Amino acid sequence: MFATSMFASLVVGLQPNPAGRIVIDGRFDDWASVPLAVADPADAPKAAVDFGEVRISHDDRFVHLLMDFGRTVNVQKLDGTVLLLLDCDGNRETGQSMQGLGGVDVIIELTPPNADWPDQAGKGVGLRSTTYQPDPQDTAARRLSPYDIGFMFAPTYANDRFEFRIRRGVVLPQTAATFTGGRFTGKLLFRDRAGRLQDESGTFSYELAPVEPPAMPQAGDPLSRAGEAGLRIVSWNVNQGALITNSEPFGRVLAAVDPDVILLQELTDRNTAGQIKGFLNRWLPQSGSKRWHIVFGPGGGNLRCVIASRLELTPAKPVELVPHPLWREDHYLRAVGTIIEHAGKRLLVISVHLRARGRAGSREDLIRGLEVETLRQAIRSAMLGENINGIIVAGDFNLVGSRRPLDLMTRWLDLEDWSLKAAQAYQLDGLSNATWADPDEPFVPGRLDYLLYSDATLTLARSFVLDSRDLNPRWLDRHGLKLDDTASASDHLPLIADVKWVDPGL
Ligand SMILES: [Ca+2]
Ligand SMILES: [Ca+2]
Ligand SMILES: [Ca+2]
Repeated sequence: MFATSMFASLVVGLQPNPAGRIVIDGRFDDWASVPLAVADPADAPKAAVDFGEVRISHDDRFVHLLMDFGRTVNVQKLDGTVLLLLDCDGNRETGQSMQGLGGVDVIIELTPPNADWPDQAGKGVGLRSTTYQPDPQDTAARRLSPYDIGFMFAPTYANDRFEFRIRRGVVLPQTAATFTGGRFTGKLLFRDRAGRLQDESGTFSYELAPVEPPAMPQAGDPLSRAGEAGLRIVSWNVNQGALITNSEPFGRVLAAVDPDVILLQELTDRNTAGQIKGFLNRWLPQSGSKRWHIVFGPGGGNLRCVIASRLELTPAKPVELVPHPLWREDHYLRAVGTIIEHAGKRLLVISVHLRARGRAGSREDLIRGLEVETLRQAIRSAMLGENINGIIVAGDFNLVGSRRPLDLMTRWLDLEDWSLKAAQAYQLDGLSNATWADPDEPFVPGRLDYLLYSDATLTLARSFVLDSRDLNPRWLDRHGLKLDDTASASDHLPLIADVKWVDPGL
């Protein structure tokens, strides 16, 4: 059921968000001064989504929306479909009328119905045009993808509010360009899995005032290291061993970043420590008698975690091979840990790759939580048995269900005087903290990778997520990088952190 009383059209947004840019990071303080576009009442008590407030902002490149779904859900695994209808050129003469909104040009579907298996749940994000509908039989016809419009949202984990962005000025086939006019209108629908309309917002209308593009000079080296006495750590999921099979872009990126410690996920059981050593000796050669030290995760089934370090390592038995809590297909966790000797101190470092897929409350989500609980116990054992001065846990958390696995790791380490804090690492353009993207998947870019550090003993001097497309030609050239190096290397982006000891004389 839904109310029909809120259909009055609102016009907002004459100024772009004066507080500054909207950043797609799952934090909403950037929306504090953005006015309401529409407020839908709590009027769908039995539905899986009950729209509330919608806010809209824009800058020269993107339109942003903040939407309240009224439930704690995963956007790409809803029990039904949210449809965002957009008359994106603000022209009723283009597009088609839908659900009382004239001139609809594009429809964004959050969790579109499963086209191949209609009885099964949908997933991901879909993009449709009302005026370009390619013949499904024509395999050569261009398919529309949410990646075409730079669609992105946050957070990836279950929440009741989400921020979205859509690129302006995108020309899809036979379709009005996105947000190039002076205004646009839109409306939200929610349909359950049987296709029944369960909630709809009123129509909202938004004025797109002209915006000057901000200057992006990149005067200093965007990859520069912070903290001279510190450690640079990189965590990177290398996409099923592509580090070995497609080593060139990985090599260029890691040489440019020049880390001291590398935490890798998704090597395979066909890879070896010798291959990693060969790769590092080629791309990041050590001088003199120095050499790379490698720990190749002995557990994790067909996908393995690896730690490579320029500094001496000491084994930390409890985190080398951690029994999996379920003992099913993988007998041991996809995780490996070791102790790094640095500046007379001992840093416990863990590379981890949690179970993929699912949504909040799903089997996969519960397994992620169990994996973290098991890993916490292993870390605890290592801490009790060794003299440790700091902890880093980083890797692919696959946080597509609840946020609980991250909370378990950060808030409840169960060690006196120790807690872990997540680095808030952003892409170099400062506009998102997404670490994953794959246009061939139904899912849109999001933050799956995290780096946690013991903030009682370590200071995070700098952290960032590297998408090589964020570097201007000068810095690409300076670092010997190609524009698409990170995208062609892996579906994940590398996460970089410069850390220092809080008390170097400890
Ligand atoms: Ca934000
Ligand atoms: Ca509602
Ligand atoms: Ca239109």
